[in-house]
Amino acid sequence: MTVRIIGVPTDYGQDRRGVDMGPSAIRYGGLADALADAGVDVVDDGDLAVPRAEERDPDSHPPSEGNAKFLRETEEVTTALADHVADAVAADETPLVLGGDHSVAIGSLAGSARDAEIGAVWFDAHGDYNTPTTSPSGNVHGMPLAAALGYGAWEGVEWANAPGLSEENVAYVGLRALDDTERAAIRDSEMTAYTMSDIDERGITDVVEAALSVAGAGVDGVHVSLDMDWLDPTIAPGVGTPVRGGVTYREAHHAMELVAGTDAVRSMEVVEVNPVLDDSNETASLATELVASAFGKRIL
Ligand code: B3U
Ligand code: MN
Ligand code: MN
Repeated sequence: MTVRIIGVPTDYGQDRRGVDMGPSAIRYGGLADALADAGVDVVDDGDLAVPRAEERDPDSHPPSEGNAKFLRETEEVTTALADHVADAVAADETPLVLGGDHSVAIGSLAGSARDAEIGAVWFDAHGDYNTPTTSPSGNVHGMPLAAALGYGAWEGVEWANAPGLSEENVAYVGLRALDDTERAAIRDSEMTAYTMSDIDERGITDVVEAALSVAGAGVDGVHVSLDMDWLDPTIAPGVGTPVRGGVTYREAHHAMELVAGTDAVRSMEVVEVNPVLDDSNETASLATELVASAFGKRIL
């Protein structure tokens, strides 16, 4: 297997500066060695060119309704990313996108689903299912799944929609922080949502196996989206919006080992690492370890 690394140093999608340094921090945290340990071949495309947020006006291109900051910039970056991801997949490689904030997922999903039906497993504390009209913050990192699925105000926004992805093949794992309108929208949708309570009750193995089978049912491949705030902040402090009560180190590794076991992974991203808020690059290093597990690294 060849993994193609694509860095996307954006922080357009949220308010706390620093997540744009994620790709550097993850590489510095030992990504190349971790992937070598996993036994995969690696090509590193470097980082996409992303203008600094400080050079841009977040409100210069507002959506037709509601609020979505840096929408034009997000469109530019995710459109370029979608092409890279689609090219990698077409070359039989597995794209590994390094965020950046979670808005980059719009590009990963659009690219991965360009010529295929795909599912997605969303490892996240948050639902990322807001729209410009429902978002409390206007931050696009809280919207990528709604954008890809064309939900609500995202309907017909072509650059953001991933037509090969359908709600029935989306599974959340580890939810614990939803906005009220977002909760209602997720309940109304055809997506499958496993919360932290489900993990408490059923255990990580059962939940992740169920999520993988939902995502993989009848599709060409699965996109794995790993938001580092999925983990408990005691082990992953370097994220913009930490939420108490996340998965443990062992649960996270085991989940990624189950991902590796499916052989269905078409594309993956790891997002929301913020080195400015981190403790000695601990969260970035953990991201590299989890990626290695997802690509097949084994203890024995
Ligand atoms: N749901 C909130 C908060 C949030 C979403 N994703 C993250 N935070 N990381 C929002 O702003 O949409
Ligand atoms: Mn997220
Ligand atoms: Mn999150």
